[in-house]
Amino acid sequence: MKSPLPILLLLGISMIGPVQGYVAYDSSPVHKGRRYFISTVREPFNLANANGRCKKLGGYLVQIDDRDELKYVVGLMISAKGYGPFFTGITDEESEGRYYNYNDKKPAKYLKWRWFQPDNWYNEDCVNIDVSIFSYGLNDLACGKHGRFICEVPA
Ligand SMILES: [Ca+2]
Ligand SMILES: [Ca+2]
Repeated sequence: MKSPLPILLLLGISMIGPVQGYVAYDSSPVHKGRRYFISTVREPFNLANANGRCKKLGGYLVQIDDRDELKYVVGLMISAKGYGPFFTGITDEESEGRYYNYNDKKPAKYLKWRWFQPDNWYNEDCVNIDVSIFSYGLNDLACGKHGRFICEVPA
């Protein structure tokens, strides 16, 4: 039987982790010079607010640059406790269909969409990472939806 110690340690770390207001984060090890923080509380998503919180951690809302980064972040999401959706910093709020990273306003580099996405269903301008048993990818989602967000912090 597996020891419960690692789980207890993880719980401990997330409880004493950095807290901004009432938001706590699960943090990752350093991966390719970056660390990722996933907010632990579901709340109405707001790009400016969430990016501001990431800035307080020394980073910005996650920017998915390539396949490896997406895969890594998906792994973190799967091990994170609780429900999503998990928002990224990718958005097309300025011009429909032109996706860029909120923090630096540069075009998103790697857009691996889920099937039939993006569909801009009732005007969706934010982007979450969607994970199911067999696949994962990006989905456009209404910006004000309840969810969590992922910060990327240079280590
Ligand atoms: Ca859109
Ligand atoms: Ca969608």
